[in-house]
Amino acid sequence: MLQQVNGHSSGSDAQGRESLREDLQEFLGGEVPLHQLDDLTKVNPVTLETESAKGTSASVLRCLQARYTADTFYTNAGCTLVALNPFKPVPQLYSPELMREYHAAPQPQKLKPHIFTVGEQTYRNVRSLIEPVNQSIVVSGESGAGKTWTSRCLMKFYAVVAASPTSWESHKIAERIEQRILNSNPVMEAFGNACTLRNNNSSRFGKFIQLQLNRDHQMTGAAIQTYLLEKTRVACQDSTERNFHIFYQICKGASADERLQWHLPEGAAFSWLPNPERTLEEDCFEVTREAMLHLGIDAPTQNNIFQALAGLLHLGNIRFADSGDEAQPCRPMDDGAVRTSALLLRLPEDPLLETLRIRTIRAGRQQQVFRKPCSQAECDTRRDCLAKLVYARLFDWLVSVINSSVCADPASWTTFIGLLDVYGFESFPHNSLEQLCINYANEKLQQHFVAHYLRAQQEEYAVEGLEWSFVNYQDNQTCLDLIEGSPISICSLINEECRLNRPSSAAQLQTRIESALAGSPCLGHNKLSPEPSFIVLHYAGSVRYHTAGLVEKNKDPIPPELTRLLQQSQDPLLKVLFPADPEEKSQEEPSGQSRAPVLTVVSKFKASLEQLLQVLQATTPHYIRCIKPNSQGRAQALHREEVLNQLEACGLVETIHISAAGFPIRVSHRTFVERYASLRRLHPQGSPHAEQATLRALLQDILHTLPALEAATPAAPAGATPAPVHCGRTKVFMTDATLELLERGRAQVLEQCARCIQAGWRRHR
Ligand code: AD9
Ligand code: MG
Repeated sequence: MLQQVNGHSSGSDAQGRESLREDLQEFLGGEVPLHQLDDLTKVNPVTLETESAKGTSASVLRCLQARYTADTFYTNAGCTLVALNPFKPVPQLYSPELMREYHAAPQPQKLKPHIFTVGEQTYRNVRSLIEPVNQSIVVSGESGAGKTWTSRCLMKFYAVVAASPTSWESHKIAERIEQRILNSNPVMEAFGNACTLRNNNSSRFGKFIQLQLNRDHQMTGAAIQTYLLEKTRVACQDSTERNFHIFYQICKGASADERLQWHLPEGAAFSWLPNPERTLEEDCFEVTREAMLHLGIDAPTQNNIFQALAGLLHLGNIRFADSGDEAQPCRPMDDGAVRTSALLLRLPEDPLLETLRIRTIRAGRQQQVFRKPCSQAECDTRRDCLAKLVYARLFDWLVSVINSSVCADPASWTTFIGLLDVYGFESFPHNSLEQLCINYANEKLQQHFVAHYLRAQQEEYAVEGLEWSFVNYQDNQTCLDLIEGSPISICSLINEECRLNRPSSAAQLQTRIESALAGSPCLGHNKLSPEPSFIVLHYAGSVRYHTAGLVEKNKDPIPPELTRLLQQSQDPLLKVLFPADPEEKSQEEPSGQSRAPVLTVVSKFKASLEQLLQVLQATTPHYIRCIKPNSQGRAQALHREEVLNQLEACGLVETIHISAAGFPIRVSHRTFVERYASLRRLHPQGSPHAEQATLRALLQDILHTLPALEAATPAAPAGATPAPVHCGRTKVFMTDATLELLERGRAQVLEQCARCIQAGWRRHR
């Protein structure tokens, strides 16, 4: 096909252009308007085509750019859909009418590439009679590329095409379950999203939502799993960024009465509320409240939540001054802040102050309690820790409340479609444990992708005796070994430091990592750097991680006094978040004597990631790669360099190449024959005695009907290549198009049979 592109590169005669158009259409999987073709051929015809043939990033970039210029934001790239962020409203692209059009189309993949094509294909797979299997859609891309937007649109798509006819009556609000599931978005985003340098509505947590379908393939519920909320943001924000949206919502949207109740006078300054003057569309308190109500969180509970959040804002205003005497605790600089936060969190004021300023240590055989005044920095850390603890528990509680409101009874659903919206690969000037976890997750997902589409395909071809020209692809197992492998890896070394609980400097950790893992080709060469760090060569690029504070972050120590303090709260919500539990010893015990296994941030993250991958591996995955055309969030501006980096970071070109050569549908010989045996009626010259024919002979007979089927297809262009299909040792391999052809033929035959039977009946009568 790509040679033909070369042949018509002059682009002058209409016929040649038409043909080039078809080729590109096939390459991109969608409509290319003629005026764009002019752009494409003008760019640099020879390079374009030779590069297309090789499938390099540059040619893909050029195609994407031409499409973007013509407001075409979605492009097929093999088994992946590339989604360019329009950075402007395009309402006609997401209308319910368009959703229905994709849903009703006999062949949605013949329509323009769209997230609805992926949505519909996924939905059809789940309904497939051959081998119905759970599906997942993995949406990836860097911050601000459009992952959350895309997931939200897909949820809306299923709310339209897989709507259930019944309404739910619980929580005193009768409504459709789809609506309730959609309502989870504004709530989760209010509490889990924030304005960052890269995205005004950046998700600060990962999310996997399982849309549960009943036997009739209607949405009956959902289950949400979240990953690694960036809880540090509650107490620590970059001066150019913001705290979670909900804090601004309450400060801007509270009524006069609520302001009094929550001690939030107009114009009050909070140190944990940077950039309050910026108004974003996400600052809509009413939307959050309304959605919470629909999820069964009633007004008094909401009031309780917002009051506690106001309490955290006041907590952030507590400042300490050194007493100048090590034996004396620090002084709070503003008693008002202590009083108000204690009031709003319904904590006793003196114990609050005491807990923030004095460390209690249990030591010795008798576990004697020693009290040690904290330094000013330690007081600040304890204050921040208290806020993070409350916020993280509140977030988890909200997720569980949402789940209990939207989750269907296990007996009522049979299959699911999973939507994964996780943070993309990150590389900043300063990277710490958060980036290590995020990039580790991306490595895992990339491996899943590679395993699914590349390695599995190639290996299966080899097993089945099919010829395959092997494409070079980057296997990231070596990098994963470096990060998580056993016995020694970056994670194990950081965890070891936590377990040994010994004082170790950032420089020591760097040396330990570099010497123990020197053999790994994915550990970068760490040239002289002013700060202790190590470099990991990720599939998406190299990242320098700073070792200062890494171990402490991994430990995420929670002084037990803080938990005990919160257990004393008279606030109904805090009582739920921090139930008094004498058994609760846990990982939070910081005593120097304690040698209990520590559940570190990395270990917890690793466990949840493994669980996620297990779920994904049991589904048929679909991939949407979101691309950010420019980092300023401007419409109609595509920065080639930035897009190229993203294309390379996600291994997109390899994906195109391998998918073009691949056969994603595989069915066992027996299933194939059982399902399509009826097609042999279209080709009666086949094996004369079906009963005696071998499975293989029957199979060949069915395959022989394909040209006839194709000829009968109105859309088939004259002289089109035969439908791609290969017969392996035990399986038949085909493309989506071949499957459709077979399915259409089968439907025809069945219809004919039904007509014959009816005619027979009429004759008998
Ligand atoms: V992050 O990793 O959570 O920081 P995302 O989720 O990838 O990031 P998001 O979906 O939040 O990015 O998109 C960023 C912004 O781009 C949105 O707030 C919209 O303003 C804009 N956007 C994204 N997709 C579309 C779209 N299809 N149409 C219009 C869009 N605007
Ligand atoms: Mg997001």
